[in-house]
Amino acid sequence: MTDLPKTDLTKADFGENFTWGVAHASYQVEGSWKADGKGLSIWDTFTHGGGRIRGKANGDTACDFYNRYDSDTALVKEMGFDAQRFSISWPRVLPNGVGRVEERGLDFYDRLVDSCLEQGVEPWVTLYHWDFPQVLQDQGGWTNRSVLGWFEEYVDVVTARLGDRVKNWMVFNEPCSFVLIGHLLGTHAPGNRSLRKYLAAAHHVNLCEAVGARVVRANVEDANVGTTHVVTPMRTVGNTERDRKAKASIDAISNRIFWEPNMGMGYPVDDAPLLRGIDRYLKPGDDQDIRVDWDFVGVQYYQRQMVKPWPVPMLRGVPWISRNHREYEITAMGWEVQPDGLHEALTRWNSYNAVPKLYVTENGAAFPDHVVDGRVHDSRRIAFYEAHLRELRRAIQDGVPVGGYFSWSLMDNFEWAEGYVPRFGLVHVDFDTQVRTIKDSGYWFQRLLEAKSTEPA
Ligand code: GCO
Repeated sequence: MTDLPKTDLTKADFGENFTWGVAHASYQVEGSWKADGKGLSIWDTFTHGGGRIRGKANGDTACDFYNRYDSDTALVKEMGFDAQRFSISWPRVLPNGVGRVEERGLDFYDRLVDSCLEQGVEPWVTLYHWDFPQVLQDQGGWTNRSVLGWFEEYVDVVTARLGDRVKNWMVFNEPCSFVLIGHLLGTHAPGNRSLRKYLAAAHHVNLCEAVGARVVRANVEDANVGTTHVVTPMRTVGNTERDRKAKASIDAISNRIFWEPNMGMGYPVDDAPLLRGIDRYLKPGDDQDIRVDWDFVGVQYYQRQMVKPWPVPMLRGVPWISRNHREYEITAMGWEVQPDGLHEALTRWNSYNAVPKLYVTENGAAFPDHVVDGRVHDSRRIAFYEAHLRELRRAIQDGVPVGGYFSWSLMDNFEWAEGYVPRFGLVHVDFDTQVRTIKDSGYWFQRLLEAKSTEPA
């Protein structure tokens, strides 16, 4: 395709053993919400009642990936990627959350893994990307300490079955998002707005990071075990003491609370008075049990966050978007495009020293696509990837050990509370017909990754 923007980036810039992948998650693509004995997840119940979802959308059908995984994986390969990051739906495998295993659900992931391997695509599996079993939610979900045992059982079932072929495992996708947005802000499932629930869930999720990592290592030979975190660098307009405290507080509440306990650094309560109540959920020995020696951490970067001082002593600061300070391009999610934030995010994680390797496990953007004569033009997305890959290259040149990059996302999918409006895919999905069309950005990657071109003339 001769009209694609040129780039001087090359695959070789990122090193020989660099992993190039795409990412997606069970609830966002699979559909088949009641097929083959699957139990309900909190996203099924949230979208069918209670939750405010744009366009009253749900994931009942989504991208029908449950039936189309084989041809979708072929698209991954066609665009030149060699890895696919996907997640497992806990209630598909254990409809009651614990106990009876639904073999048909487990078989689906078995077939998906085999399909990846047969097509030369390395499977990277996330154990939990937000679709928690509703039956366990009815018993308190992540706020109930029994979740340590429930999660252990679930991880054991999945890794015992797939661990002979899957070597790369991520315990969680973005604890910040499902704990903070789901339990304190209430706009994601399970839709709670409770400080107590947020603190309890945060501590139990942090403990489950360690539980999950331990079970993966016990069941999988030569496992590469990590987890993923969204990294949102904070910034303020001013640089007063109040600004600094505001920034430190919001950073602690959304970032450090989920990163540092696993590295044995405890909770950042000094910087965030809001977190003081977390002590109530700590038990003797937790400070040891919570520790994890990660093989890698997956850094997920989308945007920076503007913070301003707020006269509530518990909070000190508040996330804030000021039109006056919007100096950057805005995506369809309302997020500012700030590529150097990726360099900042990677550099910050590298400074922890406790983690030997980083992967960018998500990065991407939603923009409106232009469909013309069977082609999908998305020049802004191409520019976004170009700029972010430059920052990634700069981080690698600076010595940050980054082993790979995963685009979010393989294809347009269910974007949580935003429904199907924002499109993040490298592949366009017509949700009426389920027809897939590789976008210009997908062909741009194909050229970068030097894949054999199958582009239309
Ligand atoms: C997240 C998730 C993805 C999102 C993506 C775009 O970060 O919220 O990992 O499920 O779809 O980030 O918002």
